[in-house]
Amino acid sequence: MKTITTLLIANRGEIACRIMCTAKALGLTTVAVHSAIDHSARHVREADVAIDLGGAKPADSYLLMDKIIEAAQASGAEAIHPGYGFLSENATFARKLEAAGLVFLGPPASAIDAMGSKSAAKALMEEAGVPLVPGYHGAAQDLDTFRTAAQQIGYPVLLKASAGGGGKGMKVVEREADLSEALASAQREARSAFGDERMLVEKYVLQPRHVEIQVFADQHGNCLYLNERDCSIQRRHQKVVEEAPAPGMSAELRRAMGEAAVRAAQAIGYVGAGTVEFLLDARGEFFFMEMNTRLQVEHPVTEAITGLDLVAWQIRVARGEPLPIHQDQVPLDGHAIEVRLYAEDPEGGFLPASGHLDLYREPAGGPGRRVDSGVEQGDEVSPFYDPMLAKLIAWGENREEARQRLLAMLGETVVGGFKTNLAFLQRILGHPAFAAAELDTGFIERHQ
Ligand code: MV4
Repeated sequence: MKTITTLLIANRGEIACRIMCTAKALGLTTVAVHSAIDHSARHVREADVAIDLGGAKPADSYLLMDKIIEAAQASGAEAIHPGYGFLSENATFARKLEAAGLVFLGPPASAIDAMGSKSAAKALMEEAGVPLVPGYHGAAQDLDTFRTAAQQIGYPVLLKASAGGGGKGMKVVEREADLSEALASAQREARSAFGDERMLVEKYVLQPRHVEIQVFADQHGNCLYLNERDCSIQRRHQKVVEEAPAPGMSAELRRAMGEAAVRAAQAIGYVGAGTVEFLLDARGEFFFMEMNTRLQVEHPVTEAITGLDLVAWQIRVARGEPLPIHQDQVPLDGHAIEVRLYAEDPEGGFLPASGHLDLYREPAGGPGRRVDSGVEQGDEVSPFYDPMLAKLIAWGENREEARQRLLAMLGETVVGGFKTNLAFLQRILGHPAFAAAELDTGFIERHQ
């Protein structure tokens, strides 16, 4: 058993506050790190100890690996939680922590590396029996290879950068006549964006849903799936609404997808919280997309339907404890929906907004309601960071009750001083197609 009494949180905003909330409840001492502009940010105010990283930009603060390690050593922290973004999926950081004798509250560095290249990850998943979209992810990168592969797959096909992720470096090709030009252009883009022009090609799945499985593994070889989340409502690969369970998901499909996700995690020696993303097509077939080797923004909907505290589980697992339940004991109770409240201007191309939070009222608390936020009235919203202000999460006995509760919460939310996506969220939640759970990744474009 590893002793963890002091936890450093290498992050800011709502996720830093979320992690500290559990850490405190478990009796741990919390250490915040912060940038020059965050010296009085909410995560700093709520921490037991705060350490200044110096600079303003992420590169000069939350991304400074050695400085963060020094901060942990100076404060007596035995473990570091990276949150999401920043250093959360950085294998070099995970290795540096191990070398420094610190615990990384994330997976082994080798598991992060295994999912770093899409082509290599697909080869591993194929080996592990995880369903893949029909495609080619081999080493040869010439036009003839791609032409032959695309012919076999059948058009339309999708070119993806091997080094890409989250939708960057993708190109749909409708017919063979367009392949040569599309490949050259995709390779150019991949080279400039990732310094790596390698591509793969897949069958282009029409109007898919994004359904992801939360997995959790301990250090003793146990791995569970904690049900799924539907994150189909996205805008430019940015999730806007997430819910659990996925509407229409049968128990059989949940089990098949969950078992595939566990095979994926076990194939790469996973430990801790992870998410395996799948595309779900209209016929109910699912295909591996990618694995996120971190705790995700949308983890609260899983917590709402399972009653589990995923951050508490991360700490237990890091201490070397076994997972406390078996697969057949994983609860699935009711329905939960989360929306992300952003400081951005939907009328102005969703440009991020920043400034002083003159007026900020969160919805009242109560049963089935949860607000995870990183700001309070009077705070500064900086243009340096992600403009997410808060996550509003509603739980109900069923989807409609959760939807109504979330609409009520949105109605009680007040943000003055700058633009937010509040009205945009209300339109989505109130839309008849959302109420009818007609979800796919084209929802926002189709209904805007
Ligand atoms: C796809 C696809 C259709 N067919 N792959 C987007 C992000 C990246 N993780 C993979 N993505 C997609 N891959 C095949 N073979 C459609 C998408 C996609 C998407 C996926 C999930 C959520 C939103 C999306 C929006 C546009 C495209």
